[in-house]
Parts: sequence; structure tokens; C-alpha cells
Amino acid sequence: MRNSIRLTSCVVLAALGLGARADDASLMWYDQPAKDWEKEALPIGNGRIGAMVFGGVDAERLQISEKSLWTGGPGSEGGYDYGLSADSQVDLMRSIGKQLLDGAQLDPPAVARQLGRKMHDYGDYQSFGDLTIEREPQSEPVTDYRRELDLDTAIARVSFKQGGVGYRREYFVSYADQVLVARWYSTSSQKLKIGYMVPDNRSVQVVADARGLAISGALKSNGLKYAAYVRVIPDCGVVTRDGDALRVETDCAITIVLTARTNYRMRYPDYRAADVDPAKAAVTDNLAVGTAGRSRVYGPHSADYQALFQRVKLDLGGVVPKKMTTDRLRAQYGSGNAAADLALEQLYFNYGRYLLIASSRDGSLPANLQGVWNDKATPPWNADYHVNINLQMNYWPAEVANLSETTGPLFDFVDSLVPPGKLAAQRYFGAGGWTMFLNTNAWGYVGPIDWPTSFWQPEASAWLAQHYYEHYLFSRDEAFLKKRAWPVMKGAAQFWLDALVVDPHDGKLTVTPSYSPEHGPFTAGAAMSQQIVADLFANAVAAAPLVGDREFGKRVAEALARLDPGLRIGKHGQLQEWKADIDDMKDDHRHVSHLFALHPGHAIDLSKDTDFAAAARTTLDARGDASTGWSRAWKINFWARLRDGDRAHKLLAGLLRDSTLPNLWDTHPPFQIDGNFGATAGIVEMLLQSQNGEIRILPALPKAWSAGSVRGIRARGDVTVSIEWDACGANSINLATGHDGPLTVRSDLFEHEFGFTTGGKVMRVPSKGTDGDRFTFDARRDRVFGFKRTGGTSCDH
Ligand code: FUC
Repeated sequence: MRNSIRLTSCVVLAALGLGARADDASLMWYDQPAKDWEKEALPIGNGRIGAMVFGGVDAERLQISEKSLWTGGPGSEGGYDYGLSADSQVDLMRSIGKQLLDGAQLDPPAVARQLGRKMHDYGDYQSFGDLTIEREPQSEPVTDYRRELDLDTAIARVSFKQGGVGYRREYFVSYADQVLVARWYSTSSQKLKIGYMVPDNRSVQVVADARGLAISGALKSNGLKYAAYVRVIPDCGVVTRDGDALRVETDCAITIVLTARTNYRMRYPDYRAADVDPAKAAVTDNLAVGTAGRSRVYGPHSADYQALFQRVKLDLGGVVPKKMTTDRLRAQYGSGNAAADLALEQLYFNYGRYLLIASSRDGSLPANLQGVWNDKATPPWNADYHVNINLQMNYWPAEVANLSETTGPLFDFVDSLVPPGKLAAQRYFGAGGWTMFLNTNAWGYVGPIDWPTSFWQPEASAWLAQHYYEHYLFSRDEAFLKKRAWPVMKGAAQFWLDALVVDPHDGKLTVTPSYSPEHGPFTAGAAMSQQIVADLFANAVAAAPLVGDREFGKRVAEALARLDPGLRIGKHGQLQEWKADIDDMKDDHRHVSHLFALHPGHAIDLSKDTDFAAAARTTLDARGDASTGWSRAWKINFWARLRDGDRAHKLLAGLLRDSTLPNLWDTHPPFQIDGNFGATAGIVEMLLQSQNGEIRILPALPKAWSAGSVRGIRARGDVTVSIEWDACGANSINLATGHDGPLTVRSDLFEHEFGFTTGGKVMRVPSKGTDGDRFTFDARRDRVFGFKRTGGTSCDH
């Protein structure tokens, strides 16, 4: 019996193929266990549950997170108030707004002393604990150690040999079944101890029986209940209890299934699910996958994950040098091996898509500053949701990189901020609609804080509303526009209709007080304030007739006509950050928010607004390329919109060289996931753009990407795009269209004779039949339109 079981384990090990590898572009690997959580451990997750895999030989540590485990908020002793003062701040706000309109420039600390508020019981995102799997240390040397993250399958693996025995361990978190699975194989017998460690800021009860470990308790801070259930399922052999841990001795492979729940509910004002007992829910989730363990869970996990991940494929021709680990690939970046550099760029792009799927799925909170991963009781910036760039940047890749489904948590979250956001609008502005300020938590925090250089950002609701409209533009989902987008957009627009003030100097509708993020003095009408409101208004005007709210659309259109759009060229040729021409061209501050109109807005269109585009360029040159992680990532997008592929690539290179950790996480520093997401979006912006009514193929292709292909990226209008190119530009374009209607595409491919394929018919289009690099045709629902180079190329000139 023993031998045959051992044989089974060996067969399984072989069948899983220790040598089988995902391709270079989707495999991260290391030849050492991780020591450092932030820099080396590898993240896995299903949006709600995250884990960091260390890959220790004798002791594995899986540091677990669950998105809703937050201290602070309702239930805290201090009397949580959502950041809102009980009294109206309207008179104070107006008097400061008026001083600024009259020309004053106020120091942020002076304004913060008046309008800022100390945070009470804001809370922090928490670690859920550590799952530990230990064996008795062995003295033989370890060989062939490999720790990897396979982005194709969303599985982390560890393998090594020791004393003639092969070991293989794998870890994944299934969205389909809401479970974390660990599977340990060995070609010999295994003797393991499995435990769970809980941070000390909560009560804890551990009940161990032969089936599993039930861990439960409540956070001391706010009474939020949590529970984990850890089930150990050996393919053969028995599990025994050892205090608060489990022991297993077996000749077979072992599966461990972990589930985690809290009684959080994303709903103002109580944020508790009265009907959920986390301890029961964790057991129910866990038992639902039965005893077949990995083989039962793997299929649905891979079907679910791959349906999202494999939609897109980017090939830049990168090659990872033989035996080069991912940390070394990153460390050698830029040192002369062009194919290796391209390999890292492809991998980084795929990792960004992987991270978004792993940290944002329906049914939980959106990706926070650290996605879903956190090991601390007081993480940097509370691992919260900053809404003056960071949360928005997290979702930039969602539409363009064909992961539209990952926006669900963002929209659920923003919807849940509207009720408290209405109170913020009333209390601070005496306005209708809704708004919020710099940052928020899991508990509907919508008031300003007291940090002088970042607390006043009432444009946050308008900026978040942009994501709803963009989701519609990409999906053309009219039901979404009506039911989900419009209430949020209209509420944000209503707020600004009420809150804008006429500047007596020019009669323009103006935001005051206004503060360019984290920078400069308080003034009236800083560029980004005006640009964000203009973006919201323009989107609302476009959406209103589609949702049958023409009356409101008319009011917004009238206000838009009177609104200062926040676009001015200053004495240095720069795009002004403030209404007055006070920019310091030596200033290299990381925020470049006054270029919002270039990206993520679209008011500056390079084809038409050449002067503003040139001014944006001057501003970016003055600010410089070196900066923090997310700032570099934003600049990739800016340069892509300026159609300067080489400069965008230079920013990407800087990010990979100076702001990327060995586990390829972005570092601000410290680790902040927004840079990963911003750069992933930026890479798509370099290959495809679709703002302002035209689809542009390869708008910012750098010389470094001389040949390649991309499949499955998305353009507005419900269009899925694949492109192949060489040194002479695009040679093949495929557009899969989801809706009927005219589409205009721009590519240098159209400047010469090309083949146009649709519905099985091939047509040759002579270049004079088209309009320069522009081609317009009638798209049809569920059809593919193909374009192939058949004549000359731009290289011929
Ligand atoms: C904004 C940025 C900071 C940091 C923080 C989380 O306030 O200005 O650099 O990224 O968010």
C-alpha cells in the first residue's frame, strides 16, 4: 500500500511536469526563498483574499489578507463620524473661497487649520494572519530550488530537491470557489505541522479538530468579526491535532484549503452584515469544495482566470537569457541586452494585468494602495484609497487592457460613497449632489483630513465619475450608463453646478478654494480643478440625451459654456498649473495634475490643440522624468498621448530601473501598486488610443519596439484590437466590433494600398481611396474587420 501510494505521488509529480514552463513573458522565477515581504515575496489573490508566498524550504509562510479587514469606522470607541464635522462649514469655506477669488494666495497650513479636520477612527487595512506549514529541518543540501509565479495560470510554485527527494508545492487563490489552495507534493513521505498566526490587535479563538483549524475573533478596534478556516486534506494518511495546530504524516500529496470571511458589508452607515456569521461562512466556503481538494478547485480556477488573462497577448520579441532569474532580469535592465529588456517589459505588462485580476473582482472592495496585500497593522497611508490620483490610476488598465469586469468593485465602492458624499456636499458647500476629498477608507470616509499639503480635493467625485462614463464608452453598455453611471455622474455634476462661483475678473465659473494636488498655494481656479469639472460636464452633456435627461444636460451645457476650462499657456511656454502665471520651471514635483486634460482627460487633442500640447510638453520637460513610481507611470501615459513613443519608453525604462522591486512591485517608495497599474495602462496607450472619436493604431511606438504584435486590447466603441507591426509600421490590424456604427481608424497602413477583409470578402483599397492615414467604415455587431498591408510602407519614402 505504502509503495503504491508513493508511486502515485511520483506519478502526479511527473504528470504535473516539473519542467513544464509558461513562456518567458508570463513567468516570474527566483532561485531563493523570499526573506522580505515587500521586495521578494510573491502575491497571489482572488480580489478579496490575497496571500504572499515566501517559498521557505522547511517552513512556508503564507501571509494572508482579506480586503474588508479594517480597523476604525463604525463600532470604534471614539465615535466615528465619516470625516464630517457636525456643524456646517459652508460660511468658512465660502469666505476662504472669496479671499482666493479676490486674488489671495494662501499657504496650505493656514487653510488646513481652518478647513482641515483631524481623522478620528479612520482605521487601517489589516493583515489577516499567517498560514504556516512546517516540516522538520533536514540537513542535506537543497538543490534545484525554484520559486515561481506563473501568470498564465495564476499559480505560485516552489520546487527543489534534497537528499534524493523531489519537492513541489503550489499555491493559488480561486475566485470561482473563494478558497486559497496549497498543495504539497513529495517523492517521499511528508510530516507537516500546519498552524495559523493572528496579529495581536484582535481577539482570537482557535478550535482544532482532525478536520481543520477554525480561527475566529473580532478586531479590538471596532468589533469587526473575522474568521478563517484551514482544512488539511492529505491524499492518504491521517491528520491529528497538536494544540492550536494540526499535524499530518503521509506518503501522499497534501492539500490545504483556507477560507476567510468577515462580517463587513460595503454599505453606509453601519458597514456590517448583520446576517453573516463569518465563522459559519468560512466553514461553508471551505466545505463546498469537498474533499477532492486541488483537482476539484483547479479547473474552475483556471477557467475563470484564463478567460480574463488570456484575452490579451503582447509580443515584443523579448527573450529571457538562459537561467536568468526575474530579479536578475530586472537588475540587468538597461545594461545592453535589448532582447532581455523587452522580455522584462512584456513580463511587467502581463504582471500588471495579473495584479489587477488578483486584486479586483466582484463582491469585494476595490484594489487599495497595495492591491489586496498587506502585512502590517499600520501600513503606509493606511493602505487606503487616495482619490487624488491613486485609486483612479489603479483602474486605468481595466478598460484598455480588456479587463472591464475588474471595475465592478470600483463602481460598487463609489456607489457606496454617494450617501455620505451627499452629506459632505451639504456640510462643506451647502450644495446638492455628492463629493468627497483626498482619501477614503472601507467606512465611507468623505471629509477632509488635516494634512496641509493634501486634504482639499473636492474634485474627487468628478474624477471618479469619469470612470463610469469611460466604462460606457468602452462597452457601449446603455443599461450601465442609465442605471449605474448616470446617478453618480449627475450627482457629481449637480454638486459642481451648485458649488462653482463666478470669478468677477473674467465672469467664468470657477472652483474656489482650489488646490493643485499636494503642491503650491491655495488659489481660485487651479488648472486641474477646472479641467476635471470640465471633463465631468462634457461627459454629462454627452450622456444626458442617451439617458433621457435632456433638461439636466441643458443646464450642464450652459454651465460648461461659462466654465473656465483650466487651459492656459504661461510665460515659459508651459501649461499653467494655476490661473496666475506663477509656475516655477525648476520645480520637479511628482504631481503633474494640471495635465489632466491630456490624460486621463481628453480635452487636449494633439491633432487640434497643438499649442496646448506643446505647452504640456514644456511642462513635462521642466518637471523632468525622474520621480516616484506612480508619477513616472502617469508620465508614460502623458508622453503616449503626446505621441512620443521614445519618451514614453524612456519613462517606462526609468520606472523599471529605479521604481521596481525584485518581485516587480512598484515602489513609491514604499510599495504602492498604482505604478504597476499606471504603467500597464501606459503600455496600451503607446499601442492604441481611442479618445476623441478616432481609433489610432500604434500612436506612440518607440524605436525599441521595432517589431511585435498585440492581441485583444480595447478601443472605445466596443472594439477589440489586434495589431502586428514591423520597423515600417503596422502591417496587419484586426478590429472585432461589438456594435453597429461608423468607425474611424488611423494608421500609416492606410497611406498605401491595403487589403480590407470583412465577412469573408477581401477588397483591395488603393491608397487614394482613403483619406491620408484615416479610414472610415461601417462596423457591424460581432464582426471582424481586417486590414493588411499589400502595397508600400512609410519606409519607402
Ligand atoms: C498621494 C501622493 C503621494 C502618495 C499618496 C498615497 O497623496 O501624492 O505621493 O502616493 O497619495
